Amino acid sequence: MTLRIDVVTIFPDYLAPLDLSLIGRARRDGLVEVHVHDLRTWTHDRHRTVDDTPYGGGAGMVMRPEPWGEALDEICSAVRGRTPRIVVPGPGGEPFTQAEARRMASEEDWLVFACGRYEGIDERVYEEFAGRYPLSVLSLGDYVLNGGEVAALAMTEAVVRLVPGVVGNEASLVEESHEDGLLEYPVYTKPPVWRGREVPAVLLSGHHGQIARWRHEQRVERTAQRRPDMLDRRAAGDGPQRPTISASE
Ligand code: 6GU
Repeated sequence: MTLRIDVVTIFPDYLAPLDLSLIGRARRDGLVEVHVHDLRTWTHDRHRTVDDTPYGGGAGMVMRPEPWGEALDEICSAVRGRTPRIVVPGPGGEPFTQAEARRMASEEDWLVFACGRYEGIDERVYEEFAGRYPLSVLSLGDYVLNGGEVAALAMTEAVVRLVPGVVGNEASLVEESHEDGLLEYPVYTKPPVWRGREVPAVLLSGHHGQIARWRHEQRVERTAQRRPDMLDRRAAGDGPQRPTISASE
């Protein structure tokens, strides 16, 4: 079944990149169906108000529940016999990982991204819809963006590129950082010498066994330098693991 993605936002223009490049082509090829909605469609006052001051005081504004309620009621019931997963991007969510992207690409057929702005969405919206649909609050990482739009774009790209047929070379997808708990090895192409910098000799040697060993060492070294947390998880037998340790590495 074609993956369907709906995005609800007060800034539909933010999602313009979904028309481009890999996702744009996947849409034209019918591999994914994307709908972007303006949350203000579901307001009824002349100023199309979506936010208000927080009860209890504090900084900033909170998104009012009514537009979200009407928007999600309508969008989530738009396809008879299908149930979406609602995804609310936010810095307070569970980490969005490559494993979750893989799970979504293989197990979900409909994602509805609810992009909040300001200090967030009234908590009752989460309660209401988590009681009716599968719902995930997901974060890209430990930093704060202005809203969920960029995160919805990032998550959409991470999932859609894993849908069969979207990326030409399927093998290139499994040999990537975060697929097996190690970062990727450094890559080189022509020319063999550039500004006096040589391509590592082993890569020009034609010794496939040695090349595989060298690449594996580079992956471990690079991961230790940049992401020691990944090696810790690997040692603990946690997180992504290589399916087998073959002779070629
Ligand atoms: Cl998913 N949303 C927002 N607003 N900020 C973030 C984030 C998401 N992930 C990291 N920072």
